[in-house]
Amino acid sequence: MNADPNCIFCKIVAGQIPAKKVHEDDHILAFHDIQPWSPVHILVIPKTHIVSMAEVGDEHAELLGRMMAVTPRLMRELGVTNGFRHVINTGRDGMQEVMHLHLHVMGGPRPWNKG
Ligand code: DGP
Repeated sequence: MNADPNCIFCKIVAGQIPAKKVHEDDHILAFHDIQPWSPVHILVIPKTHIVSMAEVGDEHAELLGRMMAVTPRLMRELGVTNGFRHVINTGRDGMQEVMHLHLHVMGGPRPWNKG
């Protein structure tokens, strides 16, 4: 498991920064976004430090699949019944601010703040 000591999401994985977790297993963590764009807005991250989608290759296919596959159950558990949206920002021009790969999952009644 890679970790970057300066990475805010690695600190959340390590329990050094609190987060409202909604799922955790050996490979991934999901928690509420601190600046939600929508009524329900969670982030799903790999526990290992991967900077962005630009670093992803075939060897990450199972991990990326896990990140996607957990989201319908989490949205149901969070009361989202009318659809949801996945977003991954990659790199500066891709509007990525936190340099640890993360999948945004947004749901709840519109209008939303952003996006
Ligand atoms: P992006 O632009 O794709 O890199 O989005 C980063 C998201 O991470 C943004 O919606 C706010 C969220 N975020 C940043 N810092 C923290 C934090 O410390 N805790 C939580 N829960 N979310 C954070």
